[in-house]
Amino acid sequence: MERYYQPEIETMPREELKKLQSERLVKQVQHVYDNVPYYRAKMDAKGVKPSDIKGVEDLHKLPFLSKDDLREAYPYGLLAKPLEECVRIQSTSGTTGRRVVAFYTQHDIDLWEDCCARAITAVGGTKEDVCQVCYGYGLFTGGPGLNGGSHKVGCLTLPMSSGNTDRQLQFMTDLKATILCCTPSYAAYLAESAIESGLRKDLCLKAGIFGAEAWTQEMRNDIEEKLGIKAYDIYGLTELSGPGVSFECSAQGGMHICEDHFIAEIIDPVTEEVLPYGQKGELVFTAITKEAFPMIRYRTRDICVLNEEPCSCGRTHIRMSKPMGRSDDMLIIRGVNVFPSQIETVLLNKGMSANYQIIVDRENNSDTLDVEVEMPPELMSDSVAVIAKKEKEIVMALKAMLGIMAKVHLVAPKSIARSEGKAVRIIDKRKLY
Ligand code: DLL
Repeated sequence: MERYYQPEIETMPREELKKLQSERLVKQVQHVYDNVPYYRAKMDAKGVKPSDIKGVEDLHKLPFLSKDDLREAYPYGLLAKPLEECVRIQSTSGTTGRRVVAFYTQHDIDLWEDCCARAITAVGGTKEDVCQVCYGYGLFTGGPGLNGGSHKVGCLTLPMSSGNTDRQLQFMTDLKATILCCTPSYAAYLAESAIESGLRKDLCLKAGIFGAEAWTQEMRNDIEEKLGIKAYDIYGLTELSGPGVSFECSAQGGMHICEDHFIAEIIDPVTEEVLPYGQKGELVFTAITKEAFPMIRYRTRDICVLNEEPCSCGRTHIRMSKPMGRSDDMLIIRGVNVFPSQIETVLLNKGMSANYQIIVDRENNSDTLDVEVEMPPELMSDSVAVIAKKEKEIVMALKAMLGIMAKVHLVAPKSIARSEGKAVRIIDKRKLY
């Protein structure tokens, strides 16, 4: 039987949910207009007043917020509550540009942890479970968010943070962890290490909650098989609180968005036109309950599709697809749009590991694409000719998928640096931006 953490909200009839969203949106817009001069100026410039927003149907009238706005307003420019009412900051991993710092009141943290508790309950978590959290703790939202959700569900929580794989496996087996929370790339590495160390047979895991980076269906199958679990996706971003903005249920067919807290829209990233459900575009969120750092029409840059079909789990909140790329990290190679997830799909379909790197460079004004991937250990003992044949096979499969030629290099197992957080998979040496 499907379990819910907040059944009355998670299964609320859509008409009622829409009414709730409208009421919250109207209040939120007034709150932001009154307390955030930066956003008030944007509304004034667009000629929109809070009184113009009467419900969800008026959302499109409001101006967008982007990461550039967050950088410009850094650190306090988008704060909507006095600092003395804030109790926490979290921050993005910030590999490019200036970090984003998000602020939370105690109420904000409470609602965020509720969303994570919904996600844990949706994978079957109860107070009988032992939940091992190996997302990073600290500024990154992964550890603190799932930790808080796990407490709310009443699981015995193992606040491991990331890294120290031997210790992770020791706690996982000694304390009989049943739910694993980490990035999918770290889950794949933990699975590999458990098999190698002979500890796989001692694991009691039943479910994994993996997110924070893109992963494919092939990678899901691989992790599920190696760990003997069900692997569920979870999505979120620091600007909106962290993990738990959306999460998968038993149906594993898209992530339910916590629509009582976040209104989702899909837009064309170039024209900014709002697209109907079912069309692929950039995901935009409006946070309608956040007090300290309320994002209105925040452009996530994540490309995905929204699905309002009813779900077999009984939740009424709409589902989003896995992000299919980012409107800003899609690679354009020799004029062709390439999503790294397409390359991953080919590699895993060809029996390679999920440890790979995509290196894009430019020689004589022409783009080069090199894919380095770790071969499975059994291939290592094969002759150079056999390995070369495999490389050629992958080159052809990539050509069929992407329409362009890539150079493929099979490298020894464990030769690509491992990450304890998000894997570094794309190295774009062209520096086009
Ligand atoms: O990654 C929050 C998080 C922590 C989500 C733990 C899930 C689990 P940021 O560091 O701000 O926050 O990065 C947000 O990561 O815009 C997406 O591009 C990407 N992302 C997050 N979840 C997924 C996912 C956290 N399930 C950015 N699939 C987002 C694909 C994801 N990409």
